[in-house]
Amino acid sequence: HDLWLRYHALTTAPAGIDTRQAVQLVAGPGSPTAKAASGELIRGLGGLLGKAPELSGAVSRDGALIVGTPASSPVVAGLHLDTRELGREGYLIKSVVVNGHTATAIVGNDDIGVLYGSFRFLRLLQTGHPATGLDLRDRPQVKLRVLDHWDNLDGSVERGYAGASIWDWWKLPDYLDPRYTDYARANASIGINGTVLNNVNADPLVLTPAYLKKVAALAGVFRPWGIRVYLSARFSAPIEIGGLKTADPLDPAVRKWWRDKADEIYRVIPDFGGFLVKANSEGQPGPQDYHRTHADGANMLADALAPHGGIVMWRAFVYSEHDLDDRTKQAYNEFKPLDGQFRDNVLLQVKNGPLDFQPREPFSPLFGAMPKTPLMMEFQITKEYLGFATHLVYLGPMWEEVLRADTYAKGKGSTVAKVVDGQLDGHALTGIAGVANIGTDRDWSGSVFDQANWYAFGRLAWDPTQSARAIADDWARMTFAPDDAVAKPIVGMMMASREAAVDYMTPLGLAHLMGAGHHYGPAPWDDSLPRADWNPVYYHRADKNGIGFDRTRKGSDAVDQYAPPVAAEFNNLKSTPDAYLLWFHHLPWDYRMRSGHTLWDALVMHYTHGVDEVKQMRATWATLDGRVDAQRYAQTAAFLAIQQHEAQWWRDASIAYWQSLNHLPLPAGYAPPA
Ligand code: GCW
Repeated sequence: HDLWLRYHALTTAPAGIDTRQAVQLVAGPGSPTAKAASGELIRGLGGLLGKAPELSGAVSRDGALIVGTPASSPVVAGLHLDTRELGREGYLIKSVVVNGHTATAIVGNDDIGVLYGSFRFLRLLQTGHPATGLDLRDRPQVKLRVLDHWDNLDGSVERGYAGASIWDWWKLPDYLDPRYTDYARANASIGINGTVLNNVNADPLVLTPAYLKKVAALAGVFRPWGIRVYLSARFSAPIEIGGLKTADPLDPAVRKWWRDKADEIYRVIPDFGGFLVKANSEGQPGPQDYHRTHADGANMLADALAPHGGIVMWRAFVYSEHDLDDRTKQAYNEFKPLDGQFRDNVLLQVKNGPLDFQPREPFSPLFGAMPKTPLMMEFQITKEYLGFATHLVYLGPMWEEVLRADTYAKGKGSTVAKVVDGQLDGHALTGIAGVANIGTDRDWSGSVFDQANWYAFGRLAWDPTQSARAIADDWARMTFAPDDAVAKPIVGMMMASREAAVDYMTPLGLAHLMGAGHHYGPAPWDDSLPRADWNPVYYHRADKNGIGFDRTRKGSDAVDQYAPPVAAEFNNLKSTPDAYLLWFHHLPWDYRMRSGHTLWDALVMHYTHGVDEVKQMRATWATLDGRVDAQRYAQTAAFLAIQQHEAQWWRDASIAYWQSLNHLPLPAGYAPPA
């Protein structure tokens, strides 16, 4: 239950630390954040070294730790370190010599930087690094690094697979579950600095005084850990809890209601972050109900929050059953024309792909297309379309793929990461959000390996250019053991897992073929939901002749929402990567792939490969029996067995369904569906 902050005793002492005596910790009493930093070092080093450090006013032994800001600690000031580039949240960790003794300095300009640096130092030891020769500096590349909880006030979690909501609204504000502090610690350890407490399908009650008190209590727990709270706001709240007749964003009474509401919130939560809004999307109310634009709606809320420094995260996830155009084009069609019309404190929050958190999608064409608007990335950590909690799917490679994708918005090298971190268009207000996979389960995330997705999200939000493999390696060492014999096979499993899931669920650019509604398991035949664009058959368009969604200029022309070089790449069958083939093209079953196989044979091979990869993951895990603790070994082994069974189910059901349309035999040597 300690997540990656296990701090189990190291078997070999890190170089530079003499474990025969307690490490000297030179840190002032300071703010609650400074106390959090020294508290974590005491806890972490106590676990890792078997002996808690001892607080000291000066360095008088080798291997000391000097922790603080130049402003608050004379010892730190005496080191004369250059902290100018660190900003508020950055830190440096440096091996120094003080009073003739070796020491490690963990320094920031602000206590929050010191806290992040302390976690980084602990991570170094947890992953087996020495405490000598250190000279590193780091600072976040993205300003708002936020978890979005889709938690309802009744304790349920939309698309949550890890138990109930961890917010105990009944007992708040008077009882503060210690779990809230552990939640804040875990998030601070990976640099997350914001949390939206409630579902984007929002209950307006959260904005009433009774709930705001509860929210304020949580904010108080999170504050020392550098985490601000945000709320999802229901656009029609002025009607539902304000007694107004309208929620029209241009109506003076409505505008006043929101201004008063913002003032009220900031009276109880002075550092409140702001609002997240899902408007005119999947039945939610919004400005279009009053024939106003998304910009009118977002700006009204932005104006209410601006005097207090709050921001609006306005979601771009919109599509309508009345719009007969390709669903993947609708967000761009809606928002692109509004570029330049949003207030400075509005971010547009865009899902990574143009559809909906599929195992694989090309990047959303909005990235790069709205240079005057800060675009906030929205990833989904909870695995709604990726096998919920039992399938082992490490999402790091998927997010890395999106962040490294080139939008060509300003020529080659205009990656999604550079759009999101503000470099490309010079935005200072930047953000990344992840839909949380956190619940009341004892392991927090529904499985041990799902903790890695929470972890990887935080690390990539801090620095979107990091490698998914390096992050997996850190996580595996922290979570299991800083030992190659354990970490290497685990990282190998993790790195192969996402492609395996793509292969056994939706290979070669297929998407949204999961059981309609719950999104678990194969249902490519499903046509049962009332909206065409919720049904799998809308997405694969298969019949006896072929399969795939034509989004080229001959089809829906979604390709032309991308910058010209990308549009050309995807419009042309020959240059479209196999991974996006059926996303952009409708092809005959006997289409010849680059590999020489027919499309049909290649599809069967991908499905089969997905299943084989899960078998391989299971075999790898079996070699770790006895090397990881029995409980986590057994849970993972059981879940991998479920995953293998269900990968087979996906393969067989999908192949059988396609065969019912195309009547083609399987390639030689491939088993027929069971
Ligand atoms: O992925 C879909 C989910 C909905 C979700 C919606 C959204 C919160 O199926 O459960 O609603 O996206 O992102 O708004």
